[in-house]
Amino acid sequence: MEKALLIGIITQDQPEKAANESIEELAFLALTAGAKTKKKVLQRMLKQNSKTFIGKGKIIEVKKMLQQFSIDIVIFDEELSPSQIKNIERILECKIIDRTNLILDIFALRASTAYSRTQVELAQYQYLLPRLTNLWTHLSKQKGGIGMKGPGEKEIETDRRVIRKKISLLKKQLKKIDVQMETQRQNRQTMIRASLVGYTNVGKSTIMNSVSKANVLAENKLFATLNTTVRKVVLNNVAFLLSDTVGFIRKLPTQLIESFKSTLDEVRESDLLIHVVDISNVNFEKQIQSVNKTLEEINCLDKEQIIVFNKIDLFQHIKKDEDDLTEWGLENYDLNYWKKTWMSKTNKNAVFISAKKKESLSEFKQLLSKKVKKIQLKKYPYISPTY
Ligand SMILES: Nc1nc2c(ncn2[C@@H]2O[C@H](COP(=O)(O)OP(=O)(O)OP(=O)(O)O)[C@@H](O)[C@H]2O)c(=O)[nH]1
Ligand SMILES: [Mg+2]
Repeated sequence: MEKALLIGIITQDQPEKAANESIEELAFLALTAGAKTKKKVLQRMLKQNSKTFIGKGKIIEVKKMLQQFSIDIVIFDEELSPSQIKNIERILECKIIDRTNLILDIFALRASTAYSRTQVELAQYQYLLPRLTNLWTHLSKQKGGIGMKGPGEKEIETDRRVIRKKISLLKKQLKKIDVQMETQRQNRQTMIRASLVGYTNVGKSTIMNSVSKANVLAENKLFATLNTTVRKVVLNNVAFLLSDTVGFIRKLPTQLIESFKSTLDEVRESDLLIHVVDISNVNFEKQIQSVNKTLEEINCLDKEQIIVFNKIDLFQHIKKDEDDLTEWGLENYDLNYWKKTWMSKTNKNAVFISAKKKESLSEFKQLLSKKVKKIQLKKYPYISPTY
């Protein structure tokens, strides 16, 4: 395993707590890609330094840590500009990558079908092209390791001309597949379509498996699902199509959103979104926000939504007396509080379940089928929604 040093910043847009959470998540991402975090560095700044991301003095400090902790790779918690990468590499003389690069790497690792490989490869080359500097070419000679792997363990190409050709070839391939997928989707016609959406690792695939006959891989890993699975489901005599798709993450690279266009079209063309949330994660409200932000980017925020709070079996609540006036954290509220809050926030379109322990699954199925039936009656008043 490569040894990593992580760098993040605390700013007005990202206060200390958020910065800490984000860098913790970066450590999990790094681990998923095969790097162990040895050291984390957070700097408080007004805004990021346009030349070196953190302050120049801090970078010099980091340089001293590289030897001390025998660091192989430095990972930045934001996407760096091509010139930032160049400047920082010149000072640190060590492999550096950013959050985008790391997420792309994990997608490359996970891509198992020709289709998802094409999507990821395109996103990787689009990210890489403006960032090819002399140093990059030098570093790429080191071969392998995080940040240099294409889908299917292929080494990443570093020749500018070859990359340009590859990008146009990949785009052509994707276009062809996109057309095929679109025809497939059109064949489904009058069935109401529901999509499971949510942050990565919240339990979307587990829910898919529990309400359909699909046998989707569900794992305690980030981005276990990259391909979309669609199944016909019949619940309480109501038939509809249910799809399970790629999860979201905060600061999701735009290159990925673009090349996963067709995968996300499934969401875009849905009548109903089932927004799955891991309520055992103390950052669940932040995760809801970043999922909604991505949904907004793909113009899906105005769709009908039900919200499923999953993993209630893992939910932990640290009790506090009512008269304890020190600051309450999210962890101090109990499940009832969250139920009341979200039931009213979503006009009762919320359920609290454990997909793994099969708790309250029937309530979820009830809500889902009721919702689908309502949409069906509105959309196709002359077709019976019953199976
Ligand atoms: N304790 C508990 N674990 C759960 C529950 N639901 C899912 N999990 C676990 O959470 C992990 C992630 O589940 P997935 O279904 O793969 O999550 P996902 O949202 O599809 O994740 P990606 O495809 O990676 O975005 C797996 O290890 C599941 O077994 C639950 O209700 N309780
Ligand atoms: Mg999944």
